Amino acid sequence: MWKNRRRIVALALLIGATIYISYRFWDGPVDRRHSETAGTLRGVAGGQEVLLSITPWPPPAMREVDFTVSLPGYAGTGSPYVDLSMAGMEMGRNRVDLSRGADGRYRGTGVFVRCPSGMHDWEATVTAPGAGKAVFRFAVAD
Ligand SMILES: [Cu+2]
Repeated sequence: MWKNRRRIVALALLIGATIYISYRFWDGPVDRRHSETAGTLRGVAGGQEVLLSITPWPPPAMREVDFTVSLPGYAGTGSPYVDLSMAGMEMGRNRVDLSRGADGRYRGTGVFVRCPSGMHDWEATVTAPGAGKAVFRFAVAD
């Protein structure tokens, strides 16, 4: 009886860990092949929905990349901006300033520098003034 219960608990932990890991490293509904089409990532800053599109996708290092941010129903006055960083690594300030287009989307260009460590895992933090921050994690192509 007890042995069985322990087995069930172990199985539940294993399933939980698998779900957690898949969720943590999920890049959003994106195509993994390199393309000139945008990868659109969805996140939330405070209660604000944040859509971040990066073109090309996946973004190459050391090349100009287009960033488009959509904030449906955004009530804030300030333009959002994107900070590019790597988890647990000091890569220097790398901010992408965005400006509002006629269609209400915010656009800007930025460059992912090549990491000396050879890692490709980057974070894009979108700050929507008055709402909060949304962090997106993804891999930069070589
Ligand atoms: Cu790095």
